[in-house]
Amino acid sequence: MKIVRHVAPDMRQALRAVREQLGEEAVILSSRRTPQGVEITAAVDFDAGKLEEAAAVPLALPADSARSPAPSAAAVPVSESSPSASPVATLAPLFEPQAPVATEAMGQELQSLRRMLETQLAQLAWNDRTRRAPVHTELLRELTEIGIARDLADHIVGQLDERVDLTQGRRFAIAGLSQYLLVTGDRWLDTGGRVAFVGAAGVGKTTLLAKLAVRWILRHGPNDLALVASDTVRIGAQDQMQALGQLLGVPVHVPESFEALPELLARLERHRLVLIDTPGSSLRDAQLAMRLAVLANCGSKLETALVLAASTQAGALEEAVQRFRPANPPCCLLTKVDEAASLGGALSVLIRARLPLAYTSDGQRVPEDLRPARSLELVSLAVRLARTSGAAADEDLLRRRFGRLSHATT
Ligand SMILES: Nc1nc2c(ncn2[C@@H]2O[C@H](COP(=O)(O)OP(=O)(O)O)[C@@H](O)[C@H]2O)c(=O)[nH]1
Ligand SMILES: [Mg+2]
Repeated sequence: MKIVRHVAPDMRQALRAVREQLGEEAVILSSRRTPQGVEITAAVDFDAGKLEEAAAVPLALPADSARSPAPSAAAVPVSESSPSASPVATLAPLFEPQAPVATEAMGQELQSLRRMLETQLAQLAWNDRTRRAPVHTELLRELTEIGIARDLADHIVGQLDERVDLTQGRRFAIAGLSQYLLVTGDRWLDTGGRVAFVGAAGVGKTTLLAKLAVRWILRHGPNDLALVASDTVRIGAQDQMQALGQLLGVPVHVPESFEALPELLARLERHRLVLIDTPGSSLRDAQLAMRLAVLANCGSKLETALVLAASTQAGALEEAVQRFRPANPPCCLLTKVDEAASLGGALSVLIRARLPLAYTSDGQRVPEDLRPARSLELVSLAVRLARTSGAAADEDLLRRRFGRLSHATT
């Protein structure tokens, strides 16, 4: 562990000096005001490994072996069958098992000490940042309240000029988010296509398919439309599709197995719009990889559309995006927007994955509750939701997220 002390006219300069000397990993051990300004004591390199090495050396050594550079096992004979009169032989087994436990406890203590110091450091840095750039930190707070991910919020606010006021900053942040959120606009309903809806069970795949089918028929009539029911997993999924087909007067095709889907699609060439319902997959779905491979190998004519529910937590959405990536979905659809308490997390996931959004669904009504995605509209909705829910970013969270030494000194 390396410890240094710095005296500087103010905290900012002191922090910068610490960072320059010890790097980003430095932690502040103490700070106090002095006649010259601020004095900071900081340290780097808490090395629990070193402690363990030290503890591995036997605590009790024979007097004459204390000078030998490397204690060897032979120097401390311990044998149950031949108890020795030497106190070392009897003490050694007692100390040996205890040493790692003690080291572990010390390591944990150091860890918690480090965390505590880091929290203090983050607090100092965040306070410093708030003082120097109040508009920027206020925007970070507001973006956090909307649910925008840390890196994205940082990225957007980081581009702001130092002299902007809060209104300009807000406008810039909303415009930035809208620009980063990719949308495809109205899709399939004008020109047709072949679309397989994939996603977790219950996110609203079949409902979306029904909404698109009804809208297509309202525009073009039923002749060019085909429905494919490849969900043979869930009980009732086939019935649901057959009922929809009957209602709309459109044939419903069922492949013999999921692997037979490409063959079936080849037979449906003449249809301008083919909508394919697929089984919802759970986390441990052993068949999912096979199904995604079948979809990915269907050729460029087939689009896989990932269906995500806005009411799902951002972490689970991120996981779903990763899980369905093997099918190369060129776009996604966001359902249950009406049920979402916050929208920033979902939008952050889409922005980070650079996954364009085609439609959003905000209710169960077929076909009314479906809209072509518009980015500014969605970002504005995210802001409204945060306002109406009275979301308030916890001060502690803000410090942990954005209070880093690098910001305090740049
Ligand atoms: N509130 C709300 N419910 C929806 C929405 N989309 C679908 N649902 C409901 O979610 C449930 C599951 O939908 P379903 O289409 O069967 O999901 P699937 O398992 O992915 O095919 C049904 O009760 C739907 O009515 C939506 O946008 N908002
Ligand atoms: Mg379904």
